[in-house]
Parts: sequence; C-alpha cells; structure tokens
Amino acid sequence: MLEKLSASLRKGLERITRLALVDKGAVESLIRDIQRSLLAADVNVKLVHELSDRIRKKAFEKLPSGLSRKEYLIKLVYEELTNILGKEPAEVELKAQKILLVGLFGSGKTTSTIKLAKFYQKRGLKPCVICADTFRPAAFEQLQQLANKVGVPFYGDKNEKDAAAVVKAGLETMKKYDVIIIDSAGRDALDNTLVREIKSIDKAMQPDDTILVIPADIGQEAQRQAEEFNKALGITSVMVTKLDATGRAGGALTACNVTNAKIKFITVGEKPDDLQIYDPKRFVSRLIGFGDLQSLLEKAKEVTDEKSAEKLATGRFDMNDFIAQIGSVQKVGSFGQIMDMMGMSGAKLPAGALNVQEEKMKKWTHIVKSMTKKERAEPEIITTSRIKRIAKGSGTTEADVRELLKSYKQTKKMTKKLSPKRLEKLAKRGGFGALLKKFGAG
Ligand SMILES: Nc1nc2c(ncn2[C@@H]2O[C@H](COP(=O)(O)OP(=O)(O)OP(=O)(O)O)[C@@H](O)[C@H]2O)c(=O)[nH]1
Ligand SMILES: [Mg+2]
Repeated sequence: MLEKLSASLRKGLERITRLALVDKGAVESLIRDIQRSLLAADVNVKLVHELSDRIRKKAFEKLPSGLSRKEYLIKLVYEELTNILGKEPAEVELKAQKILLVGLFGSGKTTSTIKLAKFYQKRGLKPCVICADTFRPAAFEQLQQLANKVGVPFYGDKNEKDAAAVVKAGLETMKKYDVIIIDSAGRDALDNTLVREIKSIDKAMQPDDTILVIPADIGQEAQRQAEEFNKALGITSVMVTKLDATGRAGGALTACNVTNAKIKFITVGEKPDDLQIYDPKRFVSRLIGFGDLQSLLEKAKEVTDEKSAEKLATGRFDMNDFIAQIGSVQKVGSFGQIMDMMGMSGAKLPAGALNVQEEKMKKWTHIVKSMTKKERAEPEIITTSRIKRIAKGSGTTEADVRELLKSYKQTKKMTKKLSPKRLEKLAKRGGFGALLKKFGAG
C-alpha cells in the first residue's frame, strides 16, 4: 500500500523539520530513512543509491537566498523524489482521439477502458469503447456490462475471431464518437501471437495513443515489461494500475521512466472513477503528506530558528534567542513540550489549562518586547525598579516578569553544567524545548 511508503518517507522528513541544526550526521540519517522507505517499496537499488548520492552531494551546496539549510534540504529531497518518479507530467489532451490499451493478462485493461471513457465523458467529450479482445470468451460481456453501467456506447462482435476485423467494423459503426477507446486481449507474456495480434489492431485503427497497462504489483519488473512492449510495439504512454493494492507501487512508478513513454494515468481502485492523471510533483507532495512543497517549507521554517539553536549549543544565548526558541516550539503546537518546560506533565493538567500555558507564552513575548536591547542581551542587569517598569510596559505583573527571568536563568545555568557535546546534541534535537524538558525547568 502507498500509505506505507508515505508514512515512512514522512517520518524521515519530519525528523528533519524537528532538528534545530542540520549537519552531516542529520543528512546521512535522512538518506538512510529515505533508502529504507524506497527499498521497501521495491524501488531499484541502483536508483536508490544514485538518488542518495545526489542528495549527499547537494546537501551542503550554497543556499539559495531566503532558504535555511533545513528548508533547502527538504526541497532537495522533494525534487529528487520527483525526479525519479518522472519529473514532468505527460500531456493529457482533451480532443478527439483513438486510444489503444495493451498489456498482459489481468493488468487492468478492460476496467481501465471504462475508467478512461468516464474520464473523457466527464470532461465533455463523447467517448465510446470497442472490445477487441476476441481471445478470452467472457471479455465481450465484461466490457459490455461495464459500459452499460456508466452509460458509454459499446461495440463488439461475439462471432468474429479476428480482432483487426472487429476494430475495422467498430470504427465504422462508432464514427460519430470522438474519443474511441479500444480494449485488447492479454496473454501470460508478450509472445509472438500477442505481438502479431496487436500489430494487426494497430494497423487497422492507427491509434493516436497506445497505452501500456501495467499493474503496480509487479514492482520494478515494470521496467522490463515496458521495454519489451516498447521495442515490439512502440507504446506512447503508460498507465499504472492497482496502486491502492500493493506495497510495490514505488518500484513500478520509478521503473516505468526508462522508456520514452511516460506514465499518463494511474488507477487507485476498482470503481470507474478511480483513475487519475499522473503528475509526479503532485504525487510526491501527497506521498510525503504535505499539501504541497510550500507548506512543507513553512513547516520547516516554523520550527526552531537555526541561529539561536546554534547559540544554545555553545551556551551563549540571550533573551531574544530564548523567546525565539520557545516561540518556535509553541508554533508547532507541541503543547506537551511547553508543558514540560513549565514543569508540568500533561496528565496533571485539567482541560482548558492549555490556554493558560499559551497565555503565558504571550505574556513572556510581551515582556521581552518591553525590555531594552541591552536588557535582552544581558537580563542579569535588570533591577527591581526595572522589573516594575517592564511589567507595566508589557501589561503583565511583576511576578510574571520574575518568572520569566528565573526560567531564563535556570536554563543558562543548565547549559553551563553540560559538556559542549551534550549541549550540541540537545540543541540539534529540539532546541530549548528539549533542554528544558530534560531538566524540568519552570
Ligand atoms: N484494487 C484495484 N483493482 C483493480 C484496479 N484496476 C483493475 N483492478 C482489478 O484487476 C482485475 C483485472 O482487471 P481487468 O480490467 O479485467 O484486467 P485485464 O487486463 O482486462 O485482464 P484480461 O482481459 O484478462 O487480460 C479486476 O478484478 C479489476 O477490478 C485498481 O486500480 N485497483
Ligand atoms: Mg480484459
């Protein structure tokens, strides 16, 4: 199932968004996460290694302006995934055309014929379907019944064994329809009889588009199939079916990109509406579970600002960094972390208490804004009379100001006690939030 690939890719990326510092180690572990996800989805090993190398090579390139290292890295992963999944989408033209579906036994040709007809019908065209499968006895009835169900005109001839003859008669009968979709017979393998048969259909109809139908459950084996069909018959597009029913879809989708024929459609279920245009970018966006790249980047931006996390790692931070870090944790909505920062565990809090914590964050932000630049850099210099003034200026109480100062002081003290290595580690994990959590400061 795609959900599995999706969940594991997402986990790796989300781990990156939570990091405050992105270093070589972080990139390597992200690459390992991605490798694991892709290999489990049957993506070709060589392809996975190439992708890893590209990410590794580009990870520390000069940053494009306006992007942080973390955002850049997420964008890089997104682009590299899109790259192996086909880059640009194939063009789907909404015009009169003749389409031939080919593929092995059970790949999904007949059901896809109906799905395609429905697709064009919904977009205002007049499609019809023709059964050119004279090999399997029940093929005629199957397509006829499905066509009736969705209200698409059908042509077939139960008594004619020559597929090309059926096609010729069918095209003549169905002249007034603009999108003509022809379903052909499958075989166990692409043998000579199948090649000959499809070639004769091809000659009789001269399709605008010959779509190879490949079931996703064959995984990376799709490459060989696509190459074989392409060599023997010259396919112009690919449709990958049954994406909903297998864990190997990643392999099938990436493998199809070796031929010039692009994946044009995918099917994600058995119903007539379960057909989609294949767009690698949108596919990757959905796969990694973020609406689009933009929201992914925003998410990366929200979490801990890298500079202040870096300062935390060296123990040299001021009130601005302190608030920036707390603010970023708050934005992500990690209430548990905030509550831990306040020295409370979630279990002890009554409902509604979350708002109180949020209130406190707001207060703290106001308090810091009421400090002078110098005070923010060196809160130690704040005197009792200044506490009074700051409380007044920020619309809070003296107790609020004292609480913030105490929290800051404690954090500072803790950072001094820790070895630089441990500090760095903590900073990387989640900045101040993690640090405060660890020591239960409040
Ligand atoms: N879950 C799922 N099942 C699908 C999908 N597409 C096709 N199927 C099922 O796969 C089976 C075979 O589909 P057909 O359309 O009959 O395949 P075919 O290529 O015409 O088969 P032959 O004519 O025997 O070569 C049917 O049970 C379909 O319902 C899909 O996207 N998802
Ligand atoms: Mg069929």
